[in-house]
Order: sequence, then C-alpha cells, then structure tokens
Amino acid sequence: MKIGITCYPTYGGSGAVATELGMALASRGHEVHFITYAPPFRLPTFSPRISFHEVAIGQYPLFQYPPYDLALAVRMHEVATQQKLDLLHVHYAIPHATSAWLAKQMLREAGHDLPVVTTLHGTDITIVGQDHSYHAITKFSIDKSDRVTAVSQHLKDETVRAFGCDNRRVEVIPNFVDPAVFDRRAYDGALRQQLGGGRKVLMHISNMRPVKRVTDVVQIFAAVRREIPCVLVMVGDGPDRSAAEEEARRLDVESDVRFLGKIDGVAPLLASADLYLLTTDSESFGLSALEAQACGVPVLGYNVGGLPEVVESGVTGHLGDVGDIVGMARVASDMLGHEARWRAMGDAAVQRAKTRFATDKVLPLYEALYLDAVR
Ligand code: GMT
Repeated sequence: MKIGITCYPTYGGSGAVATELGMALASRGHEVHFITYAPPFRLPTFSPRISFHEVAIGQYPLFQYPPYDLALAVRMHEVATQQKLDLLHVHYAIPHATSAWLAKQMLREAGHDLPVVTTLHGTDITIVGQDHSYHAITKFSIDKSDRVTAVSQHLKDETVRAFGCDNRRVEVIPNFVDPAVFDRRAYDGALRQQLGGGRKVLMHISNMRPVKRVTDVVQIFAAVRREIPCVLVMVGDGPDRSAAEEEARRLDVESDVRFLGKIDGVAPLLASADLYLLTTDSESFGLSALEAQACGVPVLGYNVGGLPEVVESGVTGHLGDVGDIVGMARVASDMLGHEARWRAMGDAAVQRAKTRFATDKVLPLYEALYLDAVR
C-alpha cells in the first residue's frame, strides 16, 4: 500500500511511534510518505520506500499565527494526488485529523476517496482536546475519521467519555517496541560503567513538561541515594528541566544527576539503566516505559492512565500513588538492593514486552485496519 503518515516530528512519543510504524511498514514492502514540517527525529537519513514531504508554511505580515493546519492540508492533498496514496494515517488528533479531513474533502472533488486513519496518543484527548478552544473541532475530526485507534484501553475510555464518541469506532492498538533494538544483551556495559562508575543507574526520559512531574523523579532519586550508591540520568528537554535541575541542587544531589538533553537513539541508554522512573500524573501509555522493559529494566511509576496496561505492578516494576515519594523510594531501594528480585523483574519485563508489544505482534493489527479502511 501507499501510506501517508503525519505526526509531530520533534521529540515525543507520538512522533516516535509514527516513525517506527512507518519504518516497520516500509520493511514489509509498503511505500511510506511522511508529511510534516520537519523530518521525524527517529527517521534514518535514507531508507528505501520512505519519503519525506516538508510542509512549507507561507508567511505574511497579517498572520500573527500562520495557519499550519491549512498548509498541512494543502500538502496532504498534493502528496496524495502526486503519489496516489491509498490512505492517510495521522498521529495526534490536533490539528492533524482536522487537516486530513480538509484534504479528504478537496480530494473528493477530484473523485479521489482517501481514507483517513487517526491514532489518538494522549494529551490530544486528555488535556489539549478538552480545552474549550479545541473540544468541538477535536470531536468533529475524530467523528469524521474513517478509522480511529487509541494506544490504550484507558485512552479509548477517556475518548468515549470526553467526546461522546461511539465506543465501537475506537479500536485499541497498543504501542510497540522492536526487541532486537531494545535489547540489553546487544550492549557490552561500557556505557553503563561510564554513566554510573559502578553505581546503580536510575533513568528518566521525557519532554519534561509539567505532566511528567520531573521534580518527583529527583526527589525519589535523592531518597534512594541515601540507601544505595546510585546516579540519576535525565534524558530529554522541556519547560521543567530547570525546575528538576534546581531540585537536584536544593537536595544537594546535583553531582550525581546528569542531564543529557535531547538524544535520538535511546536504546543504548536504556540498556545501561537499572531502574526506569516515570512519574507522569496522566499517561495514556508510556512508550519509554515499554522500551525500558524491553531492555530488562524494571519501571517505577504512578498507577495512572494506561500505565497499568504496560507495567505489571509487582511483576515488571511497581506502580504507586501519585506523589508518594517515600513509598516509591522504599520500593526502589528494596528492588535495587536485592539482585535476584531485580533480575526476576527485569526478565519478566523483557517477556512482557516481547509477548504483548513486539513490533511483529502489533504491526499486523494496523495492516488489517488499513485493509478494512480502503475496502
Ligand atoms: O500526549 C502527549 O503528552 C504527547 C504524546 C506525544 O506526542 O509524545 O505522548 C503520548 O503519546 C505516547 C505515544 O503513544 C504515549 O506513550 C504517551 O503516554 C502519551 N503521553 C501522555 O499521555 C502524557
């Protein structure tokens, strides 16, 4: 099939999922066309059967807010026509599903019926989509999509609740991971030694927005560090990075906390970690938690959103109450202090990632959905 994919190309789970999906589809013989304003961050420089089509946003002095959604619709229309796309798959509802609907209407005028698949990822439903300024258009765009998927049952339930969408129209297709890439055994431990110098390595990866509660990560680390020699590695960047840095200084642990900034290939880093911390208070799935588990790293997080669908508390990690720093730190110290328990959790995490979320398990679900949509 010829598939157009639109996503946010910068850092973030939805862009990562869309890009991994595009690459996996291409490796199975499909032709994939990314349509967005910059090359997606996980996209290799060249790959047969994958093309990137940049959305150019025309500027004009009248535009205080240049209309990206219109420029995107125009580019979708153009690429669909020139490349004879069979289908358009958009990731993150706002504004991608709306632009896709516009492009679909324009194409219809020329007798080209372009099915639109929308994948809902998280804050497009839980936060941004429920903002009054976007609620009506988000509902409209979801309703008008030919197929709709959500990355977890929790997100599907929230979509039905918040937008009154037909329960049967939203299919749950979970995020996925390539166990050959996210594999601890593929790395020799040199990076782990560089990061921790023999101490345990705690890790967090995110775009450090308020929803991620990154100061909780630092507080949990500071409490664990009192019990067990360890370091904290913070990967990514965002508005709350400076708050996390300040918290590390306030708690006098900054010498053992490293902020690495944005890094594209996180597999070697995750394969060097002993414990992954994800303290988001509203997480629809938690892709990084899945990738950590695939690397045999137990996950410590809050029992919210779709995270319990990814992390089996007590088996592949632990999910506690939001803000329970003391409880989380106690569990972390206990886990890290008992090698056999830690190893059992890591092994269970790998198994869970492989058996439920491996690329070859999830990709056929998308392919079946596409076939159904074009039929
Ligand atoms: O919704 C967001 O906060 C951004 C979004 C993204 O584009 O990075 O993340 C969401 O999508 C990821 C991929 O499906 C999920 O793993 C994340 O859980 C989800 N984030 C939230 O729900 C906060």
